[in-house]
Amino acid sequence: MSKIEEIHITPIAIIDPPLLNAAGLHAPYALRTIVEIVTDDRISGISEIPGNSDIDAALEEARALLIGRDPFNLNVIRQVLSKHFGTESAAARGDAPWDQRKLVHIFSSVEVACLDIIGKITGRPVVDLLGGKMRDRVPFSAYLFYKYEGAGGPLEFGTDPGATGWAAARQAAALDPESIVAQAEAMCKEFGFQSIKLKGGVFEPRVEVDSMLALYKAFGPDVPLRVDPNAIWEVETAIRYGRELKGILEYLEDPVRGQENMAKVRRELGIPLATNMCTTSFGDIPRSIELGSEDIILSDHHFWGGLQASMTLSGICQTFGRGLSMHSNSHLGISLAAMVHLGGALPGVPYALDTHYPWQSDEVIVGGRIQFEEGSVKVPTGPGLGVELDREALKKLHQNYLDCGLKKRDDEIEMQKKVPGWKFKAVRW
Ligand code: GKR
Ligand code: MG
Repeated sequence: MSKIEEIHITPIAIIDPPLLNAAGLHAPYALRTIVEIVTDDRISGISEIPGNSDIDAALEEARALLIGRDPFNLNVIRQVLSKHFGTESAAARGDAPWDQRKLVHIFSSVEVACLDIIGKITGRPVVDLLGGKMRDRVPFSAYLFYKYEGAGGPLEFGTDPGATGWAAARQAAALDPESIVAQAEAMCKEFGFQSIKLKGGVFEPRVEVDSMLALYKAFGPDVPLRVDPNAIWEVETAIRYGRELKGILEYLEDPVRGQENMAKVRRELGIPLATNMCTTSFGDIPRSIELGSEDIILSDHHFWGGLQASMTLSGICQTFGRGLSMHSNSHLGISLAAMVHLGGALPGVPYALDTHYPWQSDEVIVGGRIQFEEGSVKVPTGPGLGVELDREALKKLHQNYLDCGLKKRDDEIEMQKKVPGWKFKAVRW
């Protein structure tokens, strides 16, 4: 029987352009942590989670609890970790668009790396370990952002004049409806996406609703549209502007904060609502069902506690008539591969999944960037996740982490570099 012998935790920093959201601005580098678990018979499994020095420290603490354990016994692994770290409140998620909990991210990083190991030992892809493949390709959505001009990374707000196609479009400013349509055209041309999401919560709702109307005009009724103000609207604002969007949206993502407010807006508007902010853990489900706070839960294996937990969530969604789609943050190919295995195993995929991947240019896997065909990614067929760590790239990206000095994501501080004194408000309009 294989036993866990080594755990390597490597924080990395990847180039990220100056994208805007309700909480401020993306830093020139997004942080990720790469986890590698090695067994005593030298089988290695990998995973990727959002980078945060507190989560990295907790992972270091978890190492001693995991060494010597059977990577197949994920039930025991979960129990040991829960016992040590205790329960984590829903409030630990924080008010920002992204999830700041520790334990769920530890679970997911350990689980995905162990599933990679199990897949390699059994010679089966992770999708088979999640119950089996339901489709060969998993569709993703374009994910648009308002942004300042800039390439991110060492160029920060500067641009690379030699870039062409999407590489150039990714650096252009997008601060109004016309430039959002241009961004959508460039992204869809490059990746073949057939549905579009706009990250909102940046400008007053009038501008964002006009951006959606402009996208509808440019792409027509056959391209499903979504907008995500990250819970920064008041209930009245969501109802007023939501009415203008009725009929053109596939779903409205987190227009308002909290399950109660989401339920009010949902009753009033009759547009499908989705969330990655108000129903984000199993403990939130009973109240969500009682109130009717959303139609679609956006799973994210990184903060739902792993791929198996996301399959459990999918069963709960089926039982209670909820749809399931997927949320993402800035990420590389190990996360994308895990998302694709999950998307490949879900009983149904009625919605194209979110991904930030087009905004990234770095990679940490052998063979470089994963290819999209007509907006979809092929479910890897090799054993485990089907992707391997590029150790040279890992070294370089870890050096970026050491050089950039960032330790956790703080979009408010980044925004203050552009707009001195700018403050994040949980509800703004
Ligand atoms: O990367 O700025 C961003 C997004 O706002 C991200 O942090 C969110 O978690 O994509 C996310 C969302 O759908 O809320
Ligand atoms: Mg969202």
